[in-house]
Amino acid sequence: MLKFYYSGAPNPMKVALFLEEAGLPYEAVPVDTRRGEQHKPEFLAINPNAKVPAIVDGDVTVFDSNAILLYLGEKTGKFMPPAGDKMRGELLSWLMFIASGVGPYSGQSVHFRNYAPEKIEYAINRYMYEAQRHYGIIDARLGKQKYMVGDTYTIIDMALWGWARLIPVALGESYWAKFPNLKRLMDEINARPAAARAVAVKDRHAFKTEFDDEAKKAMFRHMQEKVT
Ligand SMILES: N[C@@H](CCC(=O)N[C@@H](CS)C(=O)NCC(=O)O)C(=O)O
Repeated sequence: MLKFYYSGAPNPMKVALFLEEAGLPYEAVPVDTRRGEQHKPEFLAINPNAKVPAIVDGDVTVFDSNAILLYLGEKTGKFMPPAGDKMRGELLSWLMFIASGVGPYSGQSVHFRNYAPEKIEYAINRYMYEAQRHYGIIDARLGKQKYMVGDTYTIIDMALWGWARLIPVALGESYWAKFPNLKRLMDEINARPAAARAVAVKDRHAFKTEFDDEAKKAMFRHMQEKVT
């Protein structure tokens, strides 16, 4: 059975959503990143980048949330435009846009707003600005069409859901007002039974909730290792 290495964080949740939407049987394997399990040799053999999510599907190993969505979409033919469809270019473009823009800028925005030991105005402003700029591009697109690619729900909407549903955390409570079209899509996805099941997957395991020194050591290694 497909093994899904995960935590309840935004990137694994995209994959949980796909697995639940597609009805694929899977075994959820917890990787408690606050306890440092991402650095264990057995997990590094699956993802040398020491991050979740990753999957092992028979003899195929895939890490990085958006690569996994593409792999599963291609494998099942679900939530994907058909092979050779003209939407393919759009699909790839938006997938990379989310992978290289939405995810990293949202993540760094959360980091500098909530976790950095000093409040660095320049960094907060840069990441907030770029995260908002990316969401603004998406919001404009969703003002013209119901879903990100074509007129059906695809892996791109799932990739977007991972971070965009957390806009109040990434940017601040008031920010939904700036992105009404994106909010409309997130509300629609949140209301899907598969989304509720995806969010509930983490309740199967006792993940550590405290963000204490052990968690900081595991997740913010730059705090102990100075770059020279
Ligand atoms: N590009 C990767 C990023 C994965 C990532 O940053 N995962 C976070 C959870 S959302 C993680 O594993 N954090 C633990 C750590 O940084 O030590 C993806 O899209 O899967």
